[in-house]
Amino acid sequence: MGGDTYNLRVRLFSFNGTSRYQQYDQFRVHKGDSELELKVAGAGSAGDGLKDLNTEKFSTYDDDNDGDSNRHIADEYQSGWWFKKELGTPLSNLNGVYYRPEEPRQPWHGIIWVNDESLMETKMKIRLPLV
Ligand SMILES: [Ca+2]
Repeated sequence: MGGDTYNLRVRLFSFNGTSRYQQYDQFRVHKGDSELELKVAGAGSAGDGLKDLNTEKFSTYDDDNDGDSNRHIADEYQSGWWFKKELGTPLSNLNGVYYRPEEPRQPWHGIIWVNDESLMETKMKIRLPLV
């Protein structure tokens, strides 16, 4: 997705059987200097798990782009995602570790969206905007 702007819908499924979604009119992952920079704008009902990550660069276990020289947040949370050092914990982390509800986990570890609930399933759907 070389810099095109997409619509994005994120659906979040909890273990209690409920689901929520968040929708973005603009979702763009800009590949500059080989780093994947997030550009989003939108709204929804699930809480915004991406907006405050605008302009952050994607981090993985072997590519630390969180801007914090003292931490490696992607490694701490065993994920590849956009992380912002000022937030301390992940604002969202849809590539986090899958935990069943009965399994012990550290706070903010797991598949996270805005709050500290590790989710059962998530979907990110993108499409080109309708004209
Ligand atoms: Ca770092």
